[in-house]
Amino acid sequence: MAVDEKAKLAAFEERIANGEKIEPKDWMPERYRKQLIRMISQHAHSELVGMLPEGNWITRAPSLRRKLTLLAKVQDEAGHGLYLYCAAETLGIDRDEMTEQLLSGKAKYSSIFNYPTLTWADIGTIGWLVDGAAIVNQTMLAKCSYGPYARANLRICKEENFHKRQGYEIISIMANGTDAQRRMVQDAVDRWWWPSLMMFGPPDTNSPNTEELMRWKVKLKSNDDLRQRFVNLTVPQARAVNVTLPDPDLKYNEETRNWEFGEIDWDEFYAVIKGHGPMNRERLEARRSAEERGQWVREAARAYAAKKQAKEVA
Ligand code: FAQ
Repeated sequence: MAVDEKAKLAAFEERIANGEKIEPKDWMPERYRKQLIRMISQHAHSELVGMLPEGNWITRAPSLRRKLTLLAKVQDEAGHGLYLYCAAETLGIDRDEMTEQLLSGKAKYSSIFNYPTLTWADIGTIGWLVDGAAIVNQTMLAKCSYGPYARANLRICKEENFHKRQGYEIISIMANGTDAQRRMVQDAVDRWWWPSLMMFGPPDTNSPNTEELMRWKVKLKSNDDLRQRFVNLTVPQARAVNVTLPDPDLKYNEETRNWEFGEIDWDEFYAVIKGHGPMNRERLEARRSAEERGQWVREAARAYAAKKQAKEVA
């Protein structure tokens, strides 16, 4: 590395160590830029793909109030995708390229959205567990070293809190409802619990990006630490509504003050992120089709902008 580069890197790392935010026009190592583009674009794709499992239930919500709430939640996820694509664009990539990377399979999106939503209880469970896990992860990212990503996460977390509450409300009402509703809730939690734990990523011992991202304060906590925090927060919530988490090994450790949990099926996790989950094909197909069907809208918007600009110049 040239002497000049070394000095820039040292100054950059010192700013991070001092808790300063890095902004788009500041000097940054190429690796920092690449890592952030990877992470932010995958996060943005997750928000958009994440609209699909819940969108599937908008027409079948059990009441007008539930329909409005779900509609608002799904729209919020689209908004989160937009904040995040904009944050990634500040690093010098454009949205078309990110979309191309998603559709070609080069960029990932969260494993959790490759599972189907079979009953209305799944919608409550996603709000409670999936948004709950996202909040634990993103509250930390809201303090990360890259300004635009930190600020996007701050806004996202505020909205995710509302999502989590509406989900937990659905679960608590159904868990106190008829036998059939209670069975429906338990079945949904049985299916979503382990995939929710997988959202935090592979174990620290097998997480190639964590060390570098923590050094640059993009990640402030490791995958395992956040997963443990989520379990600690969620066990009492499950107990409060008499729902059983599907893990016979869950037990409280008085010394560490953690809820210890059983072995996660990492083979399943890796199969899902390689494209072999129950819904991977449908999810990408839906995004591909949306991209094609939206083509005329993008063309019309571009033509309108060009015409407007030509008029202004004239
Ligand atoms: N799914 O070295 P690490 C939401 C990949 S938003 C798929 O540990 P890293 C809101 C990882 O990319 C949910 N792939 O990686 C909502 C890497 O592959 P690569 C999304 C995963 O980056 C709620 C490889 O494994 N949130 O839910 C997953 O240090 C309800 C090695 O892993 C974010 O994206 C996974 N679960 O840590 C919407 C938050 N885990 O890229 C609708 C931002 C790992 O080298 C409804 N991202 N991989 O090919 C992060 O916090 C981090 O990127 C992690 C992974 C923690 C996901």
